[in-house]
Parts: sequence; structure tokens; C-alpha cells
Amino acid sequence: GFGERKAKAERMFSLMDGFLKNDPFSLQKDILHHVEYTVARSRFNFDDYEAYQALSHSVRDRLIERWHDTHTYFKRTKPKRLYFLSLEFLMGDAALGNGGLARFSACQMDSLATLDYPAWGYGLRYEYGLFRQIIVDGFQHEQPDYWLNFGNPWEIERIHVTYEVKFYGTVEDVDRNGEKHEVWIPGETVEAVAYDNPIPGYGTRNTINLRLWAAKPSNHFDLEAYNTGDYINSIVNRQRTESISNVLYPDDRSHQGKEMRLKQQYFFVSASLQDIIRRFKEAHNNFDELPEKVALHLNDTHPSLSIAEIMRILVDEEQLDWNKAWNIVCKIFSFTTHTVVAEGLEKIPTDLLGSLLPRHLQILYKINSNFMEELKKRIGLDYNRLSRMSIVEEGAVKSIRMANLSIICSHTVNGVSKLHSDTLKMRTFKDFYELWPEKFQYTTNGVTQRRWIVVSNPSLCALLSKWLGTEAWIRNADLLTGLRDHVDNTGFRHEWKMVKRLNKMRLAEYIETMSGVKVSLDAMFDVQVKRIHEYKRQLLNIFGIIHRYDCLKNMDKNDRTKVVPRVCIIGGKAAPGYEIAKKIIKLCHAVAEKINNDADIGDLLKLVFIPDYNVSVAEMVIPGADLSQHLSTAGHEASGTGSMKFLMNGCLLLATADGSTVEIIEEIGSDNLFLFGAKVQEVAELREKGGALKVPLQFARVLRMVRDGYFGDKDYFKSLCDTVEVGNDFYLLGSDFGSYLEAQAAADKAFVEPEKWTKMSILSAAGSGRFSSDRTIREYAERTWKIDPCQCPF
Ligand code: GPW
Repeated sequence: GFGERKAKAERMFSLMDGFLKNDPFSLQKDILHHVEYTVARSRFNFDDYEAYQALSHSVRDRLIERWHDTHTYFKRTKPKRLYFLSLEFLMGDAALGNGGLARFSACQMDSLATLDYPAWGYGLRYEYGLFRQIIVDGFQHEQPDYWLNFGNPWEIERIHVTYEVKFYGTVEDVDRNGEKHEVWIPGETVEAVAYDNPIPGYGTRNTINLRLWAAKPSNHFDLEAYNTGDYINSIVNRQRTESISNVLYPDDRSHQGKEMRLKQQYFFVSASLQDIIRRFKEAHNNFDELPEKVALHLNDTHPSLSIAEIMRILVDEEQLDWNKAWNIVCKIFSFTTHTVVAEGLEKIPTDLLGSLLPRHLQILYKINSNFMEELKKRIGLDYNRLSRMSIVEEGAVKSIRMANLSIICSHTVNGVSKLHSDTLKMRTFKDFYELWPEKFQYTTNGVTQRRWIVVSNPSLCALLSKWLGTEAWIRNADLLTGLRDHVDNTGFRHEWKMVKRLNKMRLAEYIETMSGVKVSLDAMFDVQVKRIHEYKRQLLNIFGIIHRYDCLKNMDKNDRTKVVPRVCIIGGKAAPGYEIAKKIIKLCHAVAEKINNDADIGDLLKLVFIPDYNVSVAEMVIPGADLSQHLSTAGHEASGTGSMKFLMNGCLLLATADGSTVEIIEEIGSDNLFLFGAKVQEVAELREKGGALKVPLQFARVLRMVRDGYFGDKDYFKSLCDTVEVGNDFYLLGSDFGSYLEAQAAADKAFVEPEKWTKMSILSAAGSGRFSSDRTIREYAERTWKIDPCQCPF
């Protein structure tokens, strides 16, 4: 009975001394305890790493306690839960993702926990995270990131939470109550094991879960191997199955047609859905209530096999009628797309899918034929449009269009910024928008101020709390607008400058140890850090630097005293197979070599490439930046989230009117950033001009210098130069160059007036509140997922 349970709970509670305490003495005691009994070193003799291990175990204990309380509370109150499905999470030390999409997932987890939402994250526990970038002689080399080498104290291995995931095999007809049904007879079984990563909220006891799956061979009795007596080979095969979760694909937007990638996707989807359905069935005996209790979010199309898998579970295993299952399924999925161009959308060849997942391919065909029938009733026999909207692409390689599938089955299709959403509606998914305008929404991305200010910039954090008179901005970033009240206070501005200087000092030291280059703290620290992509136009930045160098060389010595000294910092990884991106990195090093060794130029201009840009490096670089560059050709960056981190840290932006920059301008005003370049509606027209496009002389001159071998190795750089030659310049570097130089000149002009610059810096941070991922998550929760906060009361 209830009384008995209560008595038992009280006894347990007293045996455990209540909750773990957070005062320094209790923590010290726990740390020593873990040194002795977990790390198994003597408490009189342990090194720094062992101290870290013991400390993390002490923190972990507290997280586990909160995790348990939170989940017990969720179980008891049965709120509708969100399941956030993503193949990538870029947490920090664990680099289980590529770039913006993955870091955005991590920021969203932080906000979900802090805002007390009953949410779970699901992902893959890759043993090799994103490669480490090392630079040898200016070239990028990739080194494996075996991040689990020293163990991972932050995860909890759940050896009993395992599911079988099946692959290959055939589809066979079975008779079910006199009716013919198709079922899958799989050929290979792999086991998925859960690893839980507690995600604590800030200022709340709620601690949610990021559950990552690892593959291990199933202990299923392998009759085949037993019969043939091939014991050794059966072990070798077992190891092959283990490799599914081994390595993250390092290409951040094309993994088309790779079998292992498809295996990863299905492995992830199958394990997650089994777990989700099991949890639902614990509290329900039919599926009618599924849409009221479960929201499934597709983070891009990567997890979209979920749609076929849940239909298979409901129809083949749970024996629901197809239409009934379909009606339920269409109410539970929402979908965010992070890409702009249709060519970037994920496709899976039907040959590949049919051999790995034969039943799923059938289900996808059935979903499609039903959709095509319905569509014909709505739009008639417009065959071009029907074929554009079909899930199946009939071409040289017949494939499944994962985006079409996701749109058809989701109740909401989200863009990641206003501009992005407009592009989706007007171009990429125009046909679908005209069919279902109400499905299309946008929720502008955000970043968590807990990591991007509180952790990465402690001095700014203290300053903000002091002048806002409260720490409440850490949970409510809208309060940052309060900084506007102090912008005319010289004392405040002085402290603001001191904080920036301190962070520049920290960055300068890092630069010196990494590259040996000494930089002046009086120079403008100008930063561009992000994945290397042609559309992000790092080459435009490098060409601007070459132009600046060229001007300095040709300048009268007296005029040089008026020049604003610059430290240009570039960082980012290139996908291992992306040749042009790798050449951009090499060119950056070649230009840096020339400039940094030119004694005549001295502190007036420096260029440093920061190797191995990652979350930890970002925490150092972003607070120390005066200016940051976001140069994508208008219409190509879906949102961009780096700019939001810089904004929060009082760094001025030099940017095109692309992605979320449009919303940033709404918040801080166009006077407080340096905007340049063609607008999105001008881009198509400019491209049409082709060879007749006007390009400034300075651009031609810089291009000539590179082509002529001024920075060495002209043969190597030739193909790179060709990509921006007039007539071939898809990303419009040439036509934007003039306005880019003007924006740079405006930045120089503002920097020589420190009071003006500081005001712009303050007003940037003051307008950054809207770009907190707390705002993003609240919008998703209320509009898309329809979930309510559920705060564990302790
Ligand atoms: F191609 N993004 C990313 F759209 O980091 F899927 N990796 C990717 O594979 C894709 C997008 C994909 C980025 C966008 O480029 C960036 O604009 C956006 O801010 C970020 O995702 C988060 O939405």
C-alpha cells in the first residue's frame, strides 16, 4: 500500500543522508572518496588527471541524483514528451558532430533542460568524433579523434538497456486471420546499447537525458557459424557489426549513397523508436493517445527513416490498420531543415535501401503511391509537378528523396531563419508550400548564453550582472536590453573595454603558443571561424587581406601611421575530400607566411590560421574578437549561429544580408554592424550576367597576384583561382568585392574612435537576447511540439 511505500522511501532517504550536499566540505570529501575508491589511487598520492577524474565523478553523482528525480517525476506526471532525434551533437570535449547543425543541437539540449521541458535527446555514440585538424606545411591533415581513450566520466553505460537492430534479409507473405500480410525476415542482427549523458538545467533541479547508442555484436546464437564450424570467421563478422557506430562522417552536407552511413541512420532510428515505444506502452494499452503524449522531432532529414520504421512497427508488429497508423504517425512528426539549396538534399538510392532494408523500401513506395493518389485529386494530372513532389526520384539512379518524405509526414516544416523560410516557400519546397501553406513555419536559431557567455567569458559575465544588477539574464537573455540604459556612462564603457582587452590578451597568448606569431593588443582582432566552404567565402576574406597588404606596400610611409593595425584570424576545418576547401586553407597559410615575415609591415597586418577550430577553441577566440566576418553569398547560409555568439560577446559583425543576419539587424539596427554585398533578390540576376559581370580592378589585381605565384605554387592554386574567374564565379566574390572593401573601410574608420566603437559593441550585446536558444526552444515548444514545462519539485 501507499503507507508502506512511503515508509520505505523515508528509510531509503535517511540511509542516503538525504540529498548529496553542495557545500565545499561535502564536495572535498566526495572527491577524496572517488580518488581512493573509483580511481583507485591513494588519497595521499594522485596527479592532476586523477583529481579531475575524482572531481567529475563527484559532480556526476549529483547529476545522477537529479536525473533520477527528474525522470521519476516525468513518469509520475505523464506529460507529453519531446524526443529530439539528431545524428549529431557537438557538445564540446565530445565532438560528435560537424558544425553549426550539431552545435545548435547541443545548445537546444541546454535550453530544453533549463526551461524544464520533458525532453529526451537521441543520438549516436561515435567512438571517433570529428577528426582533429593538424597543419603540416600549410596543408590540412586529419587525425582520428579517439575521444574515449581515457574513459568518459560524464556518461552512464546502461548495459541492460539494449535493443536488437536488424538488417538485410527478405520480405515474405504471411497469413494473419485469413489476410495476406508482408513481414520482414531480417538477415543480420546488431545490438544497440544505451549510454546516457545527463544534461543539467541552469537554476533548476531538472536534468534531462541525451541517450546515445553504441553498436555491439548480438549474442544471438549464430547457427550458421556453428554448423560450418567456422568459429574464427564468425568472430571477425561480429567485429564488423560493431563498427556501425565507430566513426562520424566528417562531411557536413553530403553523405549520399554510402552504405555505412545508411546503416548508422537506421541503427539509430530503430534503437530510439524501440525505446520510445517501450516507454509509451508502459503507460498505455493502445496507440490512440500517441500524438497527445509523444512529439518526434527530425533534426534535418538524417533521422527520417523513422517514418518508415514507425509505420513498420505499428502495421507489421502492432498489427494496426495502415490508415489508422498513418493518421497517428502524421500527427507526431515535426521537421527542421537546415539547408537552402535543393541539390543539397539527401537522397538514398533505392538499390541500396532495398538490400539493407527491404521492408522499409516497400513501405516508402506505399506511402508514396497513396500520396500520389491524393495529390492527383488535389492538383490534377500535372505530371511535372507530380514527379517533382514524388518521394521517389526516377533518374539515372532511382532514389528516395528524404526531404519530400519528411515534409509529407510532418505536421510542421521549420526553417531556421526568416530569409531561409522564405526561400523554402518560394523556391526549394514551393510545390509543397502551395499544397500545405500552413505547414511551413520558421523559428530563428539561437545559442545558449550559459556556454557562450557564462562559461566562455567569465569577466563579461561578472560585468553584465554588476550593471544589470542581477544574474537573471542567465535564464532570461531578454534582460540584456538593460545594457542600453548604460551606454552613455563612461565608467561602464571603460569597464567594458577592459573586459575586451583581457580577452584579447588571453587570445594573443594562445596565438603565440599555437603559431609563434606575436600580435599587438592595440590591433583590431578580426576573426572568421567556421567550416571551410566556398559559399562561406573565406576566399573573399583572404583576397581582402591580400589587397590590404598590397595597399600598405604601395603606401607613403607617412600615411601608414593612420592605418588601423589588424590581426586577421581565420580558422575552420575542410571536409577531407573537399579539394577546393583544402586549397583555401593552403592559400591562407601561404599569404600569412609572406605577410608575417615582412618586417616592413610589422604590426600593421598579421594573418594567423588557428588550427583545429572546435568548441574549446571557440570559447577562447570569440570573446577576444573585435570584429567577426560572416560572408556567405546572400541566400546560401540557412541561418548561421556563429554570428550570434560573437554578438553576445560584444563583437561587431561584418556581414552579408544572409540567414539570421536579417533578424540581427532588426534587433541592433543597421548602424551597429557593417553590412555589404548583393541582396538575395539580386543574386540570380548577377549570376545571369556571367562573363559580362563587372568586377573591380582591385579584384582582378589580387587574383593576378595569386595566379602569378606571388604566394608560391601557382600550379596548385590554379584550380582555386578558376572558381572565381569572371564568368565562372558562382558565389560572386568578384561582384561583391567592392562593397566588401567599403565595409572594411567603414570598420577601420569606426575603430579609430574607441568610444564610438565601444558603444556599438555594447549595443550589439544588448540586442543579442533574441538569439538565445531559450527563445528558440520556447517557440518550438509552444508552436510546434505543444509541450509544457514540467519542473521537478525539490
Ligand atoms: F546541410 N548546417 C550544418 F543543411 O552545419 F544539413 N550542417 C549541415 O549538414 C547542414 C546545415 C545541412 C548548418 C547551416 O549551414 C547553418 O546555416 C545553420 O545555422 C546551422 O546548420 C544550424 O541550423
